[in-house]
Amino acid sequence: MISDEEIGFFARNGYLQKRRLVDPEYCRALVDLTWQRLPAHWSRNEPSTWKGIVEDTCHTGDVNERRGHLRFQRGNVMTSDVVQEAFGINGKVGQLAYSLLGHPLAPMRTRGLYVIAPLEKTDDINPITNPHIEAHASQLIALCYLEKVEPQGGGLLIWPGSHRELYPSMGSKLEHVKTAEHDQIFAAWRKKAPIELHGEQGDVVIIHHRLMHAPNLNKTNRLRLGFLCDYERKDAASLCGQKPGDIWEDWPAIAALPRTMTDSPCDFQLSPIPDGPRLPQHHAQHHGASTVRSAAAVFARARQPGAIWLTISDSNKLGSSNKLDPLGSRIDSLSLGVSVNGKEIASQSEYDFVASVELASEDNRIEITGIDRPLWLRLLKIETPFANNKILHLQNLNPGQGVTTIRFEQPTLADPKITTQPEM
Ligand SMILES: O=C(O)CCC(=O)C(=O)O
Repeated sequence: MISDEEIGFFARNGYLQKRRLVDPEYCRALVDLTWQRLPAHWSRNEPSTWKGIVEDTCHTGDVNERRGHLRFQRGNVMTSDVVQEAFGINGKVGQLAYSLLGHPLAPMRTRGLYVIAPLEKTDDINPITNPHIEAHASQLIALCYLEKVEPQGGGLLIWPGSHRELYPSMGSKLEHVKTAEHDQIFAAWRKKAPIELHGEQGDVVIIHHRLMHAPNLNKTNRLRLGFLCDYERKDAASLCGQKPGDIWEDWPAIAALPRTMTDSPCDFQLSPIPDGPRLPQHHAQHHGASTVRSAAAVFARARQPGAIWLTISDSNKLGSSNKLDPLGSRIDSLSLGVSVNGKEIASQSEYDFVASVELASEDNRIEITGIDRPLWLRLLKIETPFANNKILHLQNLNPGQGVTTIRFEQPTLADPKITTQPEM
């Protein structure tokens, strides 16, 4: 499906753009699905209507304040036959992923329909939005352009070559486990100017999971319509607990090429982002669920295997979930006092009480005061893959419970002794 030259290009630069890989009828079907989910007041041929408040899977907010970025996940896009036929592991895009990895694949993971709407005004805002690598485990991310993407029309921004320094700087082959070295390398890449990948309907941009990338602004008068999905090897879960070594250690198709094709310098020379007054990043005034989601993204990148996190929420939505995400009220409205082994601790999140805690080897005492409504407390131990995080303890806290004292005995932490004492 692809030539050795293309595989070598991917290895050196961290991406490949396959022109018109997805058939137009699949693209059109996904464009129709997107329009089913865009606001009813938006009309396909009238860009002047692409304004106002939009509800997508992540936020409800004004499209300009969101820099035009809309995501439609879950729902009908997850069950679409088109998605499986074109992007599933037996479809053309799945086969492309297989050609790069050279190892049987786990089922493709659909991320969703990603739209970038044109903005009314773009000159006073920072053109680069949130450069990142993914917070979740994956090896390849594929973005298909469902319609033509003109220059400055929302084509993906990428930093070619960044994967070669970022991959070995992480604490896990696949999970987002940060290290001090990673932070430094990432900060250095952020100072370079990215390249923009525009393209035609059906083009697939496939990137290495540690390639720094960012969604672009759209300065044209067409919507940037895209579909995003992830690929990884069948045995990806076992790679999550391993530390990275050589970048192509788990990519037999790339490791089989002569090293001159894969290890020679990147094909692009990125220039530094010019000094001068930095344009302010235009922050959307997110409300409710959207702000909580951005807090969750920060925590997703702060997980370290073995760490123990204490979370207290007034939302029971997480139930017995082992995710770190805050989902409840602002911390300042909770007025909680939390101390671990006599030392008061602060929440590291604006929403819910979320803090990483150091526990002693035995007999730990966690005291909670100020319980004014039903709360849900969890102690989570971070494990790799992060999907396997262990819930060490889950407990309801009720108003009027006074000082709730939870005692844990290490090392098992399996059977905490819980006592409740009257408030002093
Ligand atoms: O929609 C895009 O162009 C990029 C999306 C992206 O960077 C991401 O979700 O990781």
